[in-house]
Amino acid sequence: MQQPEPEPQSFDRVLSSMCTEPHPAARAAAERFLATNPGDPATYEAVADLERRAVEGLATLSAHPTPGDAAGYVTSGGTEANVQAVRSARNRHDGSDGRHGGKAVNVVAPTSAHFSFTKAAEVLGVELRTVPLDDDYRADPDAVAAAVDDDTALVVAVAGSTEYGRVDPIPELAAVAGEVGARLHVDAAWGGFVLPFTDHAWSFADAAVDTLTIDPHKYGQAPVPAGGLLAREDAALDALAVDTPYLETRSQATLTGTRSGAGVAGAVAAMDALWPDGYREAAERAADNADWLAGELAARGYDVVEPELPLVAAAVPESTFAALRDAGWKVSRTGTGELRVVCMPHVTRSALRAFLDDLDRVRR
Ligand code: 0PR
Repeated sequence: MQQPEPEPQSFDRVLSSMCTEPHPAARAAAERFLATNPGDPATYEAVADLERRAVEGLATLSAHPTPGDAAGYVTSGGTEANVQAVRSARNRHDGSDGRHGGKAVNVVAPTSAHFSFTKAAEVLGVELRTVPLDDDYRADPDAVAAAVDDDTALVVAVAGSTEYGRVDPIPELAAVAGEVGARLHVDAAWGGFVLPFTDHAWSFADAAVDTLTIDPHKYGQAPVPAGGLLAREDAALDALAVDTPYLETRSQATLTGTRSGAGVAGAVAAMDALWPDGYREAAERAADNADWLAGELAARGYDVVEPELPLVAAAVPESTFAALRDAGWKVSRTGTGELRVVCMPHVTRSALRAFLDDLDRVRR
């Protein structure tokens, strides 16, 4: 039976997503590489070369000491990158069975860490210790220090938290990790393409960061699926490699086998088109929009969480939130119920004005 072509979600009223409209060049590149598999680099050589360029681009953004030969790969997204960072730290901390001196290895993360770390802990058989935040939604280094011990393989820091867009005190957390011989992972999945244009300390150059997640398919304006995992040392990726007896390449460090060549090609094309000026403009425009929206919401009497990166949270009554959803706005809520607006590149000032007009209409 003939069915109508389904239309994808239009971005016009999407205010809660961490994905965005891909750059046109990235869209075209993704289509050209749809049938390639970077998981088999000896067969798909062109996309393997592109993946090296993608890693170099991500390493440049995150101030890796040697971007040209940084260890890393293009993941399916932030979840895979975070799972692999935990797996690598676990394998390097002990013998890879998830135990250290007979005790379960642990990972210490702020409660703001993305739920992918819960998945990682479950899949990898490590203990996840979550630690309360400070008053402004950032990891508290003293609380982290109280939670780590000799069995801590990894301390997680978030650079752009999912709920409030906060950046943890990364140099302080790196110092805490270093004291107990744990590694430090920075989750900049969402923040990584905005942070280079701020004065936050988050990168390989700012602290003893071992591994870092940075996703082209979020602020990088690349098509899904394209995440990124980077490591300071090759040994972090070596700790993930398994033998692949019947492939021309003899080992594989990725979690998935067949991977998206479209994701890799799209990421490279987006970075070629936008780094650095296009990303700087997008970051500045998003920051202006977030500040403006925060001001407008505060002027209407709502409690607003001051944006740090371009994400605005505000305490809006349940009924107002529901009415906005009914009006077609794709908005979401934090765990404690605040309205959340993520100022991605597709979120324009005029869309925000229309959103506020609807808000003014429904709250009466
Ligand atoms: N780390 C951080 C800081 C994140 O915010 C996210 C996802 C991840 C890791 C995991 O990344 P992947 O989803 O690529 O595996 N943050 C958003 C969330 O879970 C993802 C998202 C994206 C949600 C688009 C909605 C949406 O429309 O809320």
